[in-house]
Amino acid sequence: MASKPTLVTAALPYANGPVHIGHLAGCYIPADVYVRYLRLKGDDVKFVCGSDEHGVPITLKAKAEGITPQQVVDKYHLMMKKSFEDFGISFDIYSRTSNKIHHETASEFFKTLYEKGKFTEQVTQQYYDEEAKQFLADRYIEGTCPNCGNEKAYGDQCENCGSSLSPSDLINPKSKLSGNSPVLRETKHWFLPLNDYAPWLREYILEGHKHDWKPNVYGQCKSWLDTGDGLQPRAMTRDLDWGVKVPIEGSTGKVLYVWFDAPIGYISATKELLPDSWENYWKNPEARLIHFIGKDNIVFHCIIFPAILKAHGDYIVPENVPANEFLNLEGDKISTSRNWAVWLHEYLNDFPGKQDVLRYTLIATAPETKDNDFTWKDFQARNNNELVAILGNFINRTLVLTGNYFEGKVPAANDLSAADTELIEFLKSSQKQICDSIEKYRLREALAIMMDVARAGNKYLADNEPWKLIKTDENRTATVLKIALEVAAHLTVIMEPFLPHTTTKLRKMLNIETLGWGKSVAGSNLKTGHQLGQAELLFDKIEDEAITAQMNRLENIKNEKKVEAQNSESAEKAEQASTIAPQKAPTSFDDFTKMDIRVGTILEAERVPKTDKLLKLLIDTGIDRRTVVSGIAADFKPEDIIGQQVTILANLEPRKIKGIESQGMILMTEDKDGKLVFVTPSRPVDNGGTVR
Ligand code: B3M
Ligand code: ZN
Repeated sequence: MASKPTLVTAALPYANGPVHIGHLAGCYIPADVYVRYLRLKGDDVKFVCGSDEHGVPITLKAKAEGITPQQVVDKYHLMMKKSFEDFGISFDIYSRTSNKIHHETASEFFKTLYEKGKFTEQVTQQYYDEEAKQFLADRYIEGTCPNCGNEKAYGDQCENCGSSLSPSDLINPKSKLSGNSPVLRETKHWFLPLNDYAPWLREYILEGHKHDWKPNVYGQCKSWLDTGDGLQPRAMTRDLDWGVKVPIEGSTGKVLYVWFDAPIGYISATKELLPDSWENYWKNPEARLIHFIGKDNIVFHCIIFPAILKAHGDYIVPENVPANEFLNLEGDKISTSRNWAVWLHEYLNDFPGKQDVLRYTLIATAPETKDNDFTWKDFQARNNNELVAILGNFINRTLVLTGNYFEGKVPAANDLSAADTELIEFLKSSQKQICDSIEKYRLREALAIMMDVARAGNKYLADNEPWKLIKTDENRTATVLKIALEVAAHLTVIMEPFLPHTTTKLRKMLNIETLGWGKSVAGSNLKTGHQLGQAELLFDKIEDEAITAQMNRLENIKNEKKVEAQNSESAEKAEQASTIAPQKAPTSFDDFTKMDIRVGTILEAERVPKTDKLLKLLIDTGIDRRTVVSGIAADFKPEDIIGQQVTILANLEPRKIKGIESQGMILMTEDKDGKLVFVTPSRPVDNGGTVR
């Protein structure tokens, strides 16, 4: 029987930075596992995503980098697309909301709602920055959340408690553009009266999805619906110049609210993918619509977007919104601005070919029901103790032994023992359990069962010891290896959703095609005499050095941040800075010599525009002249430090700071008041002299 058409979406990430592990764990890997599973089953499924290229996150980034919003989205769209491809996120399309088809679709959608009288037009007082001459929509304004007291709540949302806000809800609002307190000015906008949809939303969610939505998602929705929080009329337009223009008269200088246009991006991407049959996934009452997202997007996908779809009338609404909680990194919240993240492009540089190890770790520790922590030690342990020691070891032994004893051909099975039949039965029952878990969006559980199969295979070899058996009983050895090979073949089916790269490798080693979820007959997928391919290692050990390097990188970031914090003017911070830091953990002389510290002279110095702390310095290092961005502007005037001798860490990886590439770091210490002091040679020496 043909399956229902299923459209799976993963949140459209803002094209304002590279992809990190939090993104992957939050929704892209879960969505990918789910989709790969449905595809293997032969279901009619499409998987759409794309870059979210509108909204204040983009324009703020453009301001920070000193480039245009278009340049921001062009740069990051490509980078993100590549990372997703590299990690095997198997979108059928990865589109972008700056595409013409999206502007048309979103615009038409808005027009339809407008013409149907679904909006209320209201002139209201909105915050305005007189210095920047701009209304302060959404993230252009920050203040204290009225619900939880978080001082960094945005104008549209508090990321701490998840509530959706309006700028007027914020206590002590401040402009992100100038830092000033904004004034109020009148402006006209089009509002969707979410309150009108409350009865329908209650029925749709509270009655309709009490049992199939994840408790974290259902719980958040229930609390909004019960308290009415977030169900106020919400403006669907903004006073901005970046975005989809409002398609009605009298709306110059206004664009669609990014949370109006972005979810419609799912529709535009489907249209782009399937120009003739997209409606089969959106307007067909039989179709299933499933949104994978992170928890900060719940209100938009469970309340606002469904209300928009309902207002239109022709569309289906989401069947499920499996949102994950957040992934932390080494105990701290992942943050792009603090550079507290593991970036995918950097990971691949450091661990080439190991995409599946990260996928495995992120699924095994996925924040499915609560926030969870990624640690490098856990990553190493999962690789070494699970992927290498269990899965890899089992496959390797099976293939190598078959190569040695049976010329790499699948041997015939003879009489099966009770343990043999039991193992084959386990293959079947565990596959059912995996289906069941994946269909309930419990991917950690599904992954653990998959590993149990590898574990059972490994144990089977250990119990039967074919390497001993071959000396006395070739027939029985043939049976044992045939069954082990069947376990391996079965693994190519149940492993695929989680570890696609490894599965391809294993299929090649077994010299078989994709078996398919339903077509695989556990225990008899391989014909006697079938020639296997070349055995290779599926995984290799990750050594301590590689992990230490990653942990050091994070430690350095923490230290840099500490210094920045110490530099900040507040007396409190200065006091903190004057306390003596305890000695750090021992390091090797070898590690010390890896640092290229040398003497240089400041040739030029200027302030980095729009920052308080940064100076751009030109340094003569004896080997070259290079630019270094240094956080010392609070304590030094540019003109005072020209000619100053300094010590510089010259081989620190170059980093972009405010769009400027900084090639090294000036070493500083500070006095008891927290004022920065240069670390310089006690008498002038030639530039380039190294510090040892
Ligand atoms: N771009 C939010 C985010 O990246 C937003 C998701 C849109 S999904 C339609 O967190
Ligand atoms: Zn809050």
